Amino acid sequence: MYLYTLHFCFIWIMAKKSNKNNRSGATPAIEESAVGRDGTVIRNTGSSYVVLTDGDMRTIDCRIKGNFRLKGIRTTNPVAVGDHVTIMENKDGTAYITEIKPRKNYIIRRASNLSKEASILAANVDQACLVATLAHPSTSTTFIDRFLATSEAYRVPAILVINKIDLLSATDDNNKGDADLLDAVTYLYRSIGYKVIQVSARTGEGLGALQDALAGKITLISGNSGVGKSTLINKLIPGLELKTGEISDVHDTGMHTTTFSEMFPLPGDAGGWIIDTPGVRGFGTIEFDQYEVSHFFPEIFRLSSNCRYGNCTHTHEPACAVRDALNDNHIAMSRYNSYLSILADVDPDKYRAPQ
Ligand SMILES: Nc1nc2c(ncn2[C@@H]2O[C@H](COP(=O)(O)OP(=O)(O)OP(=O)(O)O)[C@@H](O)[C@H]2O)c(=O)[nH]1
Ligand SMILES: [Mg+2]
Ligand SMILES: [Zn+2]
Repeated sequence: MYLYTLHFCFIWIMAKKSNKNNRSGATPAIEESAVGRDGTVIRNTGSSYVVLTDGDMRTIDCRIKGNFRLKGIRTTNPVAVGDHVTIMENKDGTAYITEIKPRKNYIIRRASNLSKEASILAANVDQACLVATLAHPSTSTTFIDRFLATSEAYRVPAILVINKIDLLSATDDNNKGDADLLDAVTYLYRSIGYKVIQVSARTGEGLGALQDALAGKITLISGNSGVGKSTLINKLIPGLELKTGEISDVHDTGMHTTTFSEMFPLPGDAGGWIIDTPGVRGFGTIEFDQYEVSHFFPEIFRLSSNCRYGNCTHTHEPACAVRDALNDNHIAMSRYNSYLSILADVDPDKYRAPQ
């Protein structure tokens, strides 16, 4: 009996303590009179979210209440731009996201290959557009391939936009200009089956093709810092005036000007939305299984049915159709190296890209 009393006292003290915590303001309060409504997250600043409500189209600053973590993945942002949510709005204007509706899709990246922390770039998108540049700054093919493979993994159609084509000269001292590189990169990705759009946000060249590709769709825009994501969006949406930044003279890279993700409606009858995001350095993959990685490289996957072994990893196995195609130059070495680099993410000791 004595033990029971002691136990009861303990529970009572704990309950008091948590009540006190609630009153201290540490945990947000939703009043009984709070009104529930549905909407879409259109801005994510890290600590708060802006939700555009369905119907009356109001923008409401919200915090989150509840545990929205994805199973088994530690994410820096449990709620992402594009999420359909339910919010509770108090009389005093404070509001909380209390529920995320089931996601059609999402794209997650790890900050780097070693980092355990991941972030959800966006949710419920129709397509993902990678803005890359061949100069000032120059996007690596590994970065491009990691982005494309991630999009394949999450079944989000990807578009490759090559910006700043105005900076590419037809010839250089060796009579081989950047323009050749542009042709080669464009040819490579088109031959795999990707849509490639060459643009210059500065001169406006190619913007029409980009507009056509975006019309009526919800598009996530990603890429390294300084490739011109925000500049392109400013061109697509007159009057928007997003902040843009200079390219560092020392490092020839961007200055991480955009610091949070935001979704903007596109002009025109077709509608559509575009999501600007902060520039990223790396594209670490997550949740990939070693036998699955080749599924995310369409040209490798197409050939793998000709490999002798059904579970061929295309690294050391005999009679590997993928490595044969590599030797015959039917698969690009850059793509194969990117494939190996993702395998190395999955099992760092086992796979190493040839130097
Ligand atoms: N020459 C040239 N410069 C461009 C072009 N597009 C953008 N820039 C310049 O590139 C710089 C970076 O542009 P931003 O739009 O800030 O790049 P961002 O990708 O949004 O960068 P973060 O927000 O840091 O991720 C700016 O100085 C732009 O004026 C282009 O087509 N040609
Ligand atoms: Mg930007
Ligand atoms: Zn193989």
